[in-house]
Amino acid sequence: MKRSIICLIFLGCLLGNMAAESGYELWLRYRLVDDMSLLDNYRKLNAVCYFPKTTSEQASAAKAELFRGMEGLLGKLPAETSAPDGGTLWIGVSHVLFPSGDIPFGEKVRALNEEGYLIWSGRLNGKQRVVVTALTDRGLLYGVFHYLRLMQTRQSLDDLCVVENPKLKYRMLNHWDNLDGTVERGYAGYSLWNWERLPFYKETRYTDYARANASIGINGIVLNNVNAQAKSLRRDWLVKASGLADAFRPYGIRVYLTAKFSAPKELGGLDTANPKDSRVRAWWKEKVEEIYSIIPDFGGFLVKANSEGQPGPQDYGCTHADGANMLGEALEPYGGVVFWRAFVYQNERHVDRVVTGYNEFKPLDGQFRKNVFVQPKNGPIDFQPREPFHPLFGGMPRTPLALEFQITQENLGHAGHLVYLGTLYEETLQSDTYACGQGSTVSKVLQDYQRTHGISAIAGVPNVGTDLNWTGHLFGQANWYAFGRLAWNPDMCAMTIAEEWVRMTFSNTQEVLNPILKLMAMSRETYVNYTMPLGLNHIMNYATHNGPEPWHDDPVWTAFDYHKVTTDSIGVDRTDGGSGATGQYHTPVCDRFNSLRTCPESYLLWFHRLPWDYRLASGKTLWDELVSHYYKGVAEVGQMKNIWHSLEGKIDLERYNQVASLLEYQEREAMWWRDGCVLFFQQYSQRPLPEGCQPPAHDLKYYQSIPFPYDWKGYYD
Ligand code: BDP
Repeated sequence: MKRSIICLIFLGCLLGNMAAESGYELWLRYRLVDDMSLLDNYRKLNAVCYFPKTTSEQASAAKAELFRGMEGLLGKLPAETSAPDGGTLWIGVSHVLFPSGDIPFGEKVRALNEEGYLIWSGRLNGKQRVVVTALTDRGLLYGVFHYLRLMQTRQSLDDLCVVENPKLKYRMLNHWDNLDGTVERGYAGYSLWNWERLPFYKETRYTDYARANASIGINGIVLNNVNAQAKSLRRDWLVKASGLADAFRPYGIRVYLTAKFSAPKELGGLDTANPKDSRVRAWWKEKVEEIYSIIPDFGGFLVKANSEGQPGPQDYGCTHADGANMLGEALEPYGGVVFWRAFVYQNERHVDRVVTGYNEFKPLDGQFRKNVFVQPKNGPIDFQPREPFHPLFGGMPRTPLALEFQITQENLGHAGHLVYLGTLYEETLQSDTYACGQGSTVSKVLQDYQRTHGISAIAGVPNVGTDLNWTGHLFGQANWYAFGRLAWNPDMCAMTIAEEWVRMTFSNTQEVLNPILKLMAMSRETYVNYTMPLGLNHIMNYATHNGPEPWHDDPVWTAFDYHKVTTDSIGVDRTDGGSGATGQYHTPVCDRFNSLRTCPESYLLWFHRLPWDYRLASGKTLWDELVSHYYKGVAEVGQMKNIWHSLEGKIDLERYNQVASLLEYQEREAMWWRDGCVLFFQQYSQRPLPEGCQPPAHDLKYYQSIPFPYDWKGYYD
């Protein structure tokens, strides 16, 4: 009888697990463990919790999260004890848990850094116990999230010995949020920061945002757009920012601001922002002092200078290093750092943008202060669906480099397309720069603390906004999650991360897990196929960066600089004989990209200009291969739809429908890309579509006239 009641309760909980969900809880859903024997085991080990009293905000946040997680996962709260011996689960910093200093797994604890943690289980003082410990409360917080993740992903808690230290020190999100509430290239609604009500009213969402970020180890948030407004450094705005700093502090997150280079003029009334002018230097020093008086743990500045019209030191004949060092000097007494972006180019026609960042920054190697990072994007152009790694990662051996990824899908279908970016991130991080011989991957370059005066960093431009599910597309959450996990450990495998995310977000059952993983694994290549295959890039809509516009050509900007299509050929010669971009890489990468024989097909038209009848490895001509990629991409979206449909009834209807409807939308957009691009390039190739390819339903003019946001009426009816 008792057993059947338990079973009924259990069944009820399981059905509860299928209840409609908006996605707001992200991967921190903490639903009841649906495996009876595991649940029993977890409950036993977590029956009595010994969590020594503390006054620290971070330890309190850790405890609150632990209890919240347990209540959900185990269906009940653990009992608490103040007597260590009674506890089955010990959680605390090591010197409190083991005041005598006699730590049973001492060498493991000594291996921890200030953010690291240890999760250990086994027999301790004669009893079976689990211990989560760290040197600091921040480490403890990360340890608690990991411990909960073990249960969320149904792992055994027996014989654990998890020793974790983050491999990068600054794990940043760079919000591109404007002070008027909009987000530059943000596709999930408006900014999360409610500046009107700050600093007084602290929305629950700020705490939930901080929780989610702490769960993946993010420890720094730049609050505002790189296209900065000086106003954000005004006292009243600093006070507002302090409200966010207060909300994030318990979760180990510091706030940073972008610094507009002309602020001494705009705010300080000076007639110059010249970094060599003593008044300008004094202004920044005073400003920094003021900031720290308002936000005592302020992190530092992110700067976009002399790029896309932003002011910068070059306006005064000075270098990027002069500008960055001035800010670094002002921040140094407080332990703050500068992230100085290497994304620099001036909107000029017929200049190869690919080589500009390297050319400007390489000569400055070794000239930056110790608290200054140079921050290149992952690739040398601008967050394209596929780019080779930025050559600066192999080119500045004496400078700390921070890598900037985009999480928001500016050029990857906005929040409408399912594209798992973990594989894109991994592709960059595992690229070998050969800077110090084989194995000098981008990831290793970032982690090279010795080279970088003990600091290291990575940044992501987030995809969050006011949408109920945070990211617009549910699978956008996976990209945020993957970025955080890779920031913690850039050598993790993208699909391992995807599996963690699916288990926590949807389900641990194989019938849900396998199809979703398949979908995620194929999604990025699919996107490349239907938009910019074979190394094509920057042919998207000029203004919105969504949809095809390889035909864009006006006095300011032309897509022709990027594809250089003619009746003979397509692609950009960036070899030794062309713009020389290949020469910015070390041997043998340089040779590999330079030679047609060894250049990966995925970068073919990035580095080479080739005739339409050039034969690829498949035996097909370049024209046929290009078109085949476009058609394959659309067919793959069809497969993704089918895979998703197989999940109907296996996950809650609300989230099922969200994704199903967006996949319909994605398929239409994929067809738009395919048909627009194929017809456009066909004007030049003057070749027929390969056999088996259905001709587009409309003529080129039709695709060229689709506005954005557009009306789909009548399109692909
Ligand atoms: C480009 C974006 C633009 C950003 C710029 C940047 O289109 O909105 O301001 O990058 O990173 O990708 O500064």
